Amino acid sequence: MFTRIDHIGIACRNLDESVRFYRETYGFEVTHEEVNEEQGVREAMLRINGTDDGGASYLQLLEPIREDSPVAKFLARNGEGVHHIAFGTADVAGAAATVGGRGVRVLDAQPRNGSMGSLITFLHPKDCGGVLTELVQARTDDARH
Ligand code: CMX
Ligand code: CO
Repeated sequence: MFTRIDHIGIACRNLDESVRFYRETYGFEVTHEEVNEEQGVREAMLRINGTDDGGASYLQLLEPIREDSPVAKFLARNGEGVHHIAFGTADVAGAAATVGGRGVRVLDAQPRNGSMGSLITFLHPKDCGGVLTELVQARTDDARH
């Protein structure tokens, strides 16, 4: 059902400073940047491994754009740090239904738009041992594309 760690989401206060840290410390480069209004973030994706076939793994650096957004609330409570993990799947709706059937709360009734044209849904951290968990169907996972 799941094929990879798609990304690890990291909450930061200043996206440009965070990008600079990952570039200067590890040599990771930004492969994509976007604002996701619905999620309330400005984000940068840094590809760690893989190719463009939907099998890659990323770091997702997240800066809030609104005080009432999940990442802003997280920063206020915890400060900067790991915010969520994301598993890749070829069928996010099917995977969410399967996991939901195992007693985990799925936070989105329908998958939403994520980075780089992906479809995403979140699982409640309180049902996942304290780990906010995202399921991702990369655009390139989808055979219709
Ligand atoms: N990881 C682990 N636990 C978390 C958490 C996180 N990222 N965010 C909140 N929690 C915990 C809190 O610590 C709190 O625990 P306690 O009750 O023990 O104190 C509990 O969840 C409720 O926290 P809250 O601050 O009141 O937060 P909300 O209930 O308002 O929201 C959540 C929590 C997970 C439902 C909300 O953050 C959410 O819907 N997240 C999904 C969307 C998202 O995170 N988008 C940003 C990323 C976008 C992307 O990846 O593309
Ligand atoms: Co994410």
